[in-house]
Amino acid sequence: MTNCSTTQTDCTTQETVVEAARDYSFATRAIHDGQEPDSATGALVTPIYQTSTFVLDELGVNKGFQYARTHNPTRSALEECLASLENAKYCLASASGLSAAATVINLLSAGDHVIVGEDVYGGVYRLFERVFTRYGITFTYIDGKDLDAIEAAITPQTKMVWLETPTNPLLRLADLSAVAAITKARKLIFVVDNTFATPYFQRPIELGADVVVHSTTKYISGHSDIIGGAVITSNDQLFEVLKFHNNAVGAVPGPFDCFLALRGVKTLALRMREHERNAFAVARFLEAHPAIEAVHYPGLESHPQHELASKQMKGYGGVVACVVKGGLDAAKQVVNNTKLFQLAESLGGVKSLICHPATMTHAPIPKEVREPLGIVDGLIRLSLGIEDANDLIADLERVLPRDTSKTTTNAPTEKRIPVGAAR
Ligand code: P1T
Repeated sequence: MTNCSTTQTDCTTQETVVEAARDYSFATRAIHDGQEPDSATGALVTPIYQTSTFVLDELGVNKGFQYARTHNPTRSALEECLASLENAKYCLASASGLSAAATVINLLSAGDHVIVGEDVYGGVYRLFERVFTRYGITFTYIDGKDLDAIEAAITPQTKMVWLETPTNPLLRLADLSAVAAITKARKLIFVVDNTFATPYFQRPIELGADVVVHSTTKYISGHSDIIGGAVITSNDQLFEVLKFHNNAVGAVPGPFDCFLALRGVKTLALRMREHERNAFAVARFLEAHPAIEAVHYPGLESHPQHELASKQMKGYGGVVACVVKGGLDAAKQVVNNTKLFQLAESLGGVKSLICHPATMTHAPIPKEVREPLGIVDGLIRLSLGIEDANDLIADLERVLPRDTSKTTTNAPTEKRIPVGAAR
């Protein structure tokens, strides 16, 4: 655990700087980094420090912690572990994935412009369009795999490029090294939402990103029992501003949620391997099924960016999206009737989930915007848990019709929103 014990200044200037031995492998660091036995009691597992404040020894002298919005030992342990897993210097835990996103946008000022990958999570789109545009920040949405589109969208006001890769829900990729070359040349802040891949499969900072954000609600915690987020960087200047906003705005997670995230992250490596194994099995099953019009999974050779995925990721993740023939009615029939796949928003937990992005996670995106992107009414997103793959496939086999002679196809998805179009 990072200690900011001081006799001179208060603890508000403490930084969660990772000094852990980086010689260990990912799986070992997930269990050990930030998690040495508790210095006060020897407790093996980092305790839940359920306190709002910390008593000073005397004026100006504390034991490393002063007020729990600024720092809490359970939170610091989580931050140290997550920074280590992304191979970065700093991490700030946040109350949710969206508050982590807001912390990052707080780096900007009125008049600044952000280039955003077009199929970001609906809540991120809503945060940008309905909250931050009101403060004079503007956003242009582009196809993240189109480097020319990114270059073309840059204006003198552009300060940041924000991408998800793989994207939610269509599992499209952006070439992180190539985008980083652009952002470095143009002095833009490059932010990557790494929620879907997790640091086990992809480490954007190693590929040139400046900031990584996570919804730790998902794979990091892994058991669908908390809401949380994280902002990670190795950039000293950016970290100072991010840290200031994290404390000034105060959207921090409580110690119990940090404890659960830290418990979950210990098994991240194990879980991601199983999530991926199930995703492969289900993606291949869906690809061969007559009721399915299209399957989106970067691990499949049919995925248009399979080669890029193999180059920049160490695995392909645990989310598969597919389009069922017959549009909304057919999609409803599937999502309403699976037994193991629970119909719910979110992803990344041990229990498999099924979701209808057009009416659930991506409902904040207007139909005329989402449909041309490929978020059509027949699209279903599956978050593969770690149940037995045969049971999951049997669940889908039961609800997908084999005779599709009477079903219609979904709307074509080729049309794209032009760069700079009002959204
Ligand atoms: O829900 P929250 O912890 O605030 O995280 C927001 C968020 C940010 N980034 C990505 C890529 C996400 O997928 C999310 C949340 N997504 C869902 C709830 C979902 O079902 O897709």
